Amino acid sequence: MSQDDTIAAISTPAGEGGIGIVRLSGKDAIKIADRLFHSSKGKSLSDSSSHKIIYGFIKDPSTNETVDEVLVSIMRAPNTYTREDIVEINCHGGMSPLRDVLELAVKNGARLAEPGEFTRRAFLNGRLDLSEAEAVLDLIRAKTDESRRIALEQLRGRLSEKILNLREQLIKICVFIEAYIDFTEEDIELASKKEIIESAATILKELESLLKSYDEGRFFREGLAAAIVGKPNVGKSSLLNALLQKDRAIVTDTPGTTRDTIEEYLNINGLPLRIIDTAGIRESHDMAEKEGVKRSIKAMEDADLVIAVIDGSEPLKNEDIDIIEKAKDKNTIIAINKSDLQVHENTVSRLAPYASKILKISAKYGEGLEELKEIIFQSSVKNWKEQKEGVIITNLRHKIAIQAAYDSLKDALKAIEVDKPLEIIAIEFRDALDRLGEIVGAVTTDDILNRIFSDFCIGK
Ligand SMILES: Nc1nc2c(ncn2[C@@H]2O[C@H](COP(=O)(O)OP(=O)(O)O)[C@@H](O)[C@H]2O)c(=O)[nH]1
Ligand SMILES: [Mg+2]
Repeated sequence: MSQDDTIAAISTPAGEGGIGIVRLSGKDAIKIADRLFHSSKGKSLSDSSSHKIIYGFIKDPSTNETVDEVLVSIMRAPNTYTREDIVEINCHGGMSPLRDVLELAVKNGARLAEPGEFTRRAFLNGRLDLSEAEAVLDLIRAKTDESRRIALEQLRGRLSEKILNLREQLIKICVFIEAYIDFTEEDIELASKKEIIESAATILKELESLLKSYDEGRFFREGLAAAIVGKPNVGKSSLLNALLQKDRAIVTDTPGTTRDTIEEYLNINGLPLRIIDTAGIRESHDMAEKEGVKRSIKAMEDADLVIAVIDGSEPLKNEDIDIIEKAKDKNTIIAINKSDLQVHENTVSRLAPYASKILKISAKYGEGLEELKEIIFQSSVKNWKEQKEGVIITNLRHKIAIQAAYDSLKDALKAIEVDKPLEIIAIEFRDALDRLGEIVGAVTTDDILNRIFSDFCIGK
C-alpha cells in the first residue's frame, strides 16, 4: 500500500441522504478534482486558498457531460485529517451521483482507498497516534453516552498522555541502568537500587489501575454475571424472584425443584447484572437433577460473582462449606437467608473465614436486599467513580499490552531482588517500555496496523 498516491472513497454511508461526500487525499487531490470541477465563475481549485468551500459542477472530462451539482471543500496540507491535501466533494446524496463522481476521480488519477486508509495515513503522518486512531472507530461505533465519552477522551489523547508519561518514567530507569552497564564495573549502589525499585513500583500501581479500569468498564459494557448457588431449599429461587420483584422461578418447599439454570437481567445503578438461579448442589441419583447440578457448577465457574445462599434457620452443614469452597477463587458474597426465622448462633462466625462479604437476608420478606445490591455493586465496580475521572481502557489490544508491560516490570523487580546481572534487568525494563509503545504506535508492525485499520469502513 503506497503512501505516495492519491486515494479516493465515498465517505458517507451507502443509501439515500441529503448529501454524500467523495473524499480525496494525497498530493494530487486538488489537481485531480480540478479536472472534474467547474465553478460557476470559472475559478480553478488550485487557485483557491485553503479551507474554502466552492460551488460548481462535476463534469466528465471525456464527454463534458454534467454529473452533479456540488460544493467542494479544499483543505491543504498540513492542517487536515490526513496531513495531506484533502478535497471533499459534497454531492447530492444518492448512490448514482456518488459512484459516478468516485469513478471519475479514479479515471483521472486517484486510487480507491482501502478500509481505514484515510485514518491510517493520519497515523503514519503523525496526525494521530495509534490509540487515538482506534478511538476514531470507537467513536463511530459508540452506542451509549458512556462509551462515547470514553472514546472522545481517548481521541483527545488522554490515554496517550498517560502512556507517554509512564514511558518517560521507564526510559529514565533504562537510561540510568544502561549508564551503569556502560561506565562502571561495579554493581548498582544500594541507594540507587532503592530508587529504581520505588519508581518501578509507582509505575506498576498505575498499570494496575489501568488494567482494573478495563475489567470494570467491561462490566458496564457487557454486564456482570452473578450465579446464585447453594444447597437445595435454601431459598435461591426465592432470592431471584425477590431481586426481580416477580415470580420468575418456581419456589416450593420440595428440595430439587429447580432443575435448570434460569437467567434474568437486573439493573443496579446502571450496572447490568445477569443473575443466574441454579439447581441446588447436592449428591443425587436422579439423572435430570445430576445434570442440573453439573450446570450449576459450570454457571458458578463462569460467573463474575457468586452469591452463595445458606439457610440460616438450620445448622450449617458440611455441604454448605463444600459449595463455598468450590467458589473460593471467585468474588463471593455469602447470603444467610431466612433471617426472619431464628439464625443459628455460630453460623456467621463459622462462615467468616470464607468471605469478607457476609450478610443476613430474608428472600421471603424482602429484607436485606438493598444491602445485598449495594454489596454487589460495590464489590464489582468499587473504583468506577474514581476511574471516571481517570483514564479508562476499553480496547483489548491495549489491555494485553499493558498486562505484558506489567509482567515485564514484575520480572524486572524480581531480577533486582535476586541481584541478577544488570543486562538482564535492563532487558525487562526495555520490554515493558516496548509493550507500552505498542499502544500508541511508537512500536508497531504492519501486521498490527493491518489488523486495526481493516476494522474501519472504506472512506474513514
Ligand atoms: N421463612 C423463610 N422461608 C424462605 C425464605 N426464602 C425461601 N424460603 C422458603 O424456602 C423454601 C425453598 O425456597 P426455594 O426458593 O425454592 O429454594 P431453592 O431450592 O434454593 O431455590 C420455600 O418453601 C420458600 O418459601 C425466607 O427468607 N424465609
Ligand atoms: Mg430453586
